Amino acid sequence: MKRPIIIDCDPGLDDAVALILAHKVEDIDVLGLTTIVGNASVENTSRNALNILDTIGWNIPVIKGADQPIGRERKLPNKRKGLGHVVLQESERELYNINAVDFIYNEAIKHNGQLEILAIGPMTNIANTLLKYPDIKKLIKAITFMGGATGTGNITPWAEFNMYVDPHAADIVFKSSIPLTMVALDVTKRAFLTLEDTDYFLSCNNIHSRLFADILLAIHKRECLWREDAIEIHDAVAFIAMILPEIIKKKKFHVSIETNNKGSLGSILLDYRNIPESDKNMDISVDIDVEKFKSSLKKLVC
Ligand SMILES: [Ca+2]
Repeated sequence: MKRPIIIDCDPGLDDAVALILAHKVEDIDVLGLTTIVGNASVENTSRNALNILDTIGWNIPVIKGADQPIGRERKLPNKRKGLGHVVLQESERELYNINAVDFIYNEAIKHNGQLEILAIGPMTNIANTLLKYPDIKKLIKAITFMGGATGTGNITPWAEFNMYVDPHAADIVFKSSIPLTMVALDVTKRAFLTLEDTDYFLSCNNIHSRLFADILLAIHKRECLWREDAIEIHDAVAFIAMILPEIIKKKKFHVSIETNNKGSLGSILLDYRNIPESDKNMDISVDIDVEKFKSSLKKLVC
């Protein structure tokens, strides 16, 4: 049986990279994309999701999720589309006529404990599902999420973007007892691509590789903060960590998140004490085999 997966996302350039990869993996069954406010408004991330799927010819449902985080406000101008200069096919498809919370719950019931979630945006939809349907905890096999920083943040000195946008949602998910894997910024920043890699994808010249290269160029244009030629694709690292767990080194910790202090909102708090294994609530990525990561992308897309 193929692994049933829901991708909860806020496309987003690096979300788009993860989606292109997901379409090329044969042993997973992506049941649908649930969208969330994050990189842009939920209207725009939903539209982006449909356009990305249509551009690569992937007909799976897109389900609109929450338009605001839990417990705080995120106002974004409509003109912020979140995909840089990337040109996509304008989809004529409609959004799936159900809300994200009910979709996630229904699929969890249907798949009877086998459903996995890849969360590559703020975790609002998952937290809202846990609030409405507390019994879903036992029905989700695992959640792999891109988020958090154990070192330096990327939106504040301490916090990573997804955790900062909705720390209250992350808090609910962290306390859910669902098996969790955090693919944190510290590791995703190490697995960057370069313009040389972009040329490789361009040279493959298929629908997926051309869009892949376009997105890499748009990321390159937007931010080359860490290294001059670094093209960071955080969400794609989380996806690969989910399907090729052997390339990621993980360590179990008890993790909580700051939800009160304004200055350090969304920062990750690790318990380094020698506590019982049963008190540790998630695996955290601590290292990645960058060469294997890059070759897995090339093998999938080219
Ligand atoms: Ca994202």
